[in-house]
Amino acid sequence: MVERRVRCYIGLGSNLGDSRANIEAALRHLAGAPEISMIAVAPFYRTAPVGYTDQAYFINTVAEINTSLSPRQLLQRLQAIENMLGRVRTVRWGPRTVDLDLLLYGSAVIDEPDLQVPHPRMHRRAFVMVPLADLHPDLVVAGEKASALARRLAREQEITRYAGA
Ligand code: A4P
Ligand code: MG
Repeated sequence: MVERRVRCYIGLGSNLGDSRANIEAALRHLAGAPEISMIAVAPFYRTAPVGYTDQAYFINTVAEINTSLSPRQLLQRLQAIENMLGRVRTVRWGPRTVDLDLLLYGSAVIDEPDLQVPHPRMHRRAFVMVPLADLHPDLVVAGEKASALARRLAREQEITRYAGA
């Protein structure tokens, strides 16, 4: 039987500890899972915090994967990676060192209390759309091309290519 794999996009962000190392470790865990093949990783970006702004700048990127996991299994895998890396550096109940969001799962639309896909806030965030547009400028998100969304959001939200520590 041929195993069916679905193309997915994962958003990664960190603003605690060694953010670059945290994201690289999360990418290694993703790529190391037998049910996941890593297709591409976007460049890393340094981004101003969105939402709760009284916190440090983030490093963000987006990974493109193929997976045989269901959306819920994939979400559990992302949360397991968050927990694994979070435990290394943070105090109990402290902020997480890395956040992994399931942005897109093929063309699936899921609206459940603990899982919404496409990620409901992705099209409003430069830290998601800019790296996503690097990988796939023609991808349509919320009815608009990723490249157009990224250009507009990058004018409103601070985002620069990460140039090392
Ligand atoms: N959940 C539902 N749908 C999804 C999905 N598609 N992917 C649920 C991942 N999780 C999903 O997430 C809370 C709950 O969302 C989970 O239990 C899951 O069942 P969380 O990761 O525990 O908490 P969070 O990430 O702090 O909350 P939330 O609401 O997901 O926040 P966001 O939207 O992820 O934003 N600014 C910059 N510059 N860069 C950032 O990376 N990130 C955030 C977090 C805010 N500002 C930022 C950044
Ligand atoms: Mg999240």
